[in-house]
Amino acid sequence: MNRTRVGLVGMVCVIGLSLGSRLHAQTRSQSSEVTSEQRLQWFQHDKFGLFIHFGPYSALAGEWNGQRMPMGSGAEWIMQRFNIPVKDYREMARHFNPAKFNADAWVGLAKATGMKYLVFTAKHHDGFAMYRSQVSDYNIVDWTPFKRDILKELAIACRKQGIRLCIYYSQREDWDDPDGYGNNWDYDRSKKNLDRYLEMKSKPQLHELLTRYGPMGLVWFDRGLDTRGQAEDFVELVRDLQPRCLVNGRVGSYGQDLMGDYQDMGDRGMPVGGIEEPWETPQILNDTWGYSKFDQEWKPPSVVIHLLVETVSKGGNYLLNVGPKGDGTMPAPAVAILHKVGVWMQQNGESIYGTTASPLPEYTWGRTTVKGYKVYLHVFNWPADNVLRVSHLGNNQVKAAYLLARPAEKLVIRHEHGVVLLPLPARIPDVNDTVVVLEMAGPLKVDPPLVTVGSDAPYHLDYMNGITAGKAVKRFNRKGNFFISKWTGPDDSITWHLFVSQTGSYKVHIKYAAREEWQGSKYSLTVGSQTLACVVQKTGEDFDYKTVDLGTVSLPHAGPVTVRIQPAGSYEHDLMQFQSLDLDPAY
Ligand code: H79
Repeated sequence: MNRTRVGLVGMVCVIGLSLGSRLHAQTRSQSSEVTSEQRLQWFQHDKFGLFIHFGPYSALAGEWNGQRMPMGSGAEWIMQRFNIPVKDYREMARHFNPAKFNADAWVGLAKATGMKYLVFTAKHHDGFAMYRSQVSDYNIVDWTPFKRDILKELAIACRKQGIRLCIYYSQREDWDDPDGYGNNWDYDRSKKNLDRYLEMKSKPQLHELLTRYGPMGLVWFDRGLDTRGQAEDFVELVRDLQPRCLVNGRVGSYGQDLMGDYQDMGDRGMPVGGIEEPWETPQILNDTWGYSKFDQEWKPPSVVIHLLVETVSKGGNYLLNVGPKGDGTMPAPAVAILHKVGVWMQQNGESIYGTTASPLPEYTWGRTTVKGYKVYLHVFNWPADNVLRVSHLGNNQVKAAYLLARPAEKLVIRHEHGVVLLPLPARIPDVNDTVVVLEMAGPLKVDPPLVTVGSDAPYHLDYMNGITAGKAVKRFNRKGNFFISKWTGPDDSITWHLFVSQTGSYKVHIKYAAREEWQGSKYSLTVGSQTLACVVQKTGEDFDYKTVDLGTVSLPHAGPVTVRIQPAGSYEHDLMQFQSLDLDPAY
């Protein structure tokens, strides 16, 4: 087989160093000067990015020897789906010639859509590098008649147009390399040596990518690594080379606690809400990441705008993918849709950029975003009687209300049974999403949820109805689901407000995961005036949740009662990965 891998002497040095001194990373690397919070500033402000999946698979467009990729499966997976032999895929890639590629057109599309960052597949699972690589000649410059460095041209266009360049790099999966993960049709699984792959190809290519193309906004890893140590090496490599560059959570394995600067939902995943860490959802404009000529399931602009607003209302970033065609051009329907989204962003970008998660609930008419003293009401469904009803505003004082597009025309504000009523124009100003601005007298304060149940139902307390304090945060992981962790001392806690309708005894069960080394840590459970002293038991690895019996408490009075869990000592580690607390009637 025709393969070239050039071990870089300097590179080996960097890796040797990082392997040897992982524990001293904080003192040694420049990264100690830049905090995760600082790195995240642009990301949390910008909210909206363009994901581009482009590689030799784009030219196959979802078809191999007359066989079609089934709908709903990413066309970039075609090599794996049909077990295409490496030599045949390589031969196909020999002819990859996206002659109409124009970096300014791609970057211009992102810009016109109101997107602020662009994530480009420098190498996807097929192992083909979309830039000039000295690590392997299996790359766009050395392997194809095209011979141009796409990433370099994108970097120049991004700098010119003010879009932040980012790379996607599949760090473990590589169907071309005998040691890479995933190709078990050409290569013997038992002979694979993943560490050799990481040292010989994955890290050296990452080194090239982070030293030759100027500042990168983030590295978007995918699928994770096998061990925590491997993932830590990758994080550290990025930190060493570009301390300001973000690392997404998929650097580490799905089954382990989160790593990197922010977390990605599962592909196309949308959380119910509540996440208290920076996060992003990777979404697609049709039904595939890499281009497929069979896929015409384009989302209309209204759906794109609603998904963007939904994501931003929950505090997340929306990374929207388009797969360019094999000739290097963007599919025409994608361009038309994104331009419409861009028109909306031109008028309403203020309600997206720099906003934070909204404490208000989801409404039948739409969603809300918040920035300073302003609340943006995104009206997706125009009320039939032209009156917008905004509940849950409590004692917050609304000083003025107006359409974002017409700030001079103030709306009349009425109050009825604690609900704010806003008469709207009869003609819908924007069928995609009309934004109404509420100017508040101060920061929005919304009452925490009250957990109420019927006469004999158990109370299920979890991240959705709990209130975190201190370092305790609500998080998401693909294996671990929604959970609360990062709490290490008595200032960190989770509180629930219950409304008791049935007095009596309740059995208490807690569900959590704890590593062996967390065993024996003490915490307290307070239910009204009773406090139970509890001890963490080991459950297994990260996210090996188990349910533990904590005994019985009594709820002697009907009405409100507070339930709280907090660490009873200060620890160098997480108390536990908390999932839920159940109070079951014991009668
Ligand atoms: O790059 C895109 C995907 O190719 C990548 N992540 C996004 C951003 C991805 N890697 N792994 N996965 C997604 C999950 C794997 C799903 C699979 Fe399948 C199920 C692989 C084989 C069965 C999807 C469905 C692909 C082929 C059929």
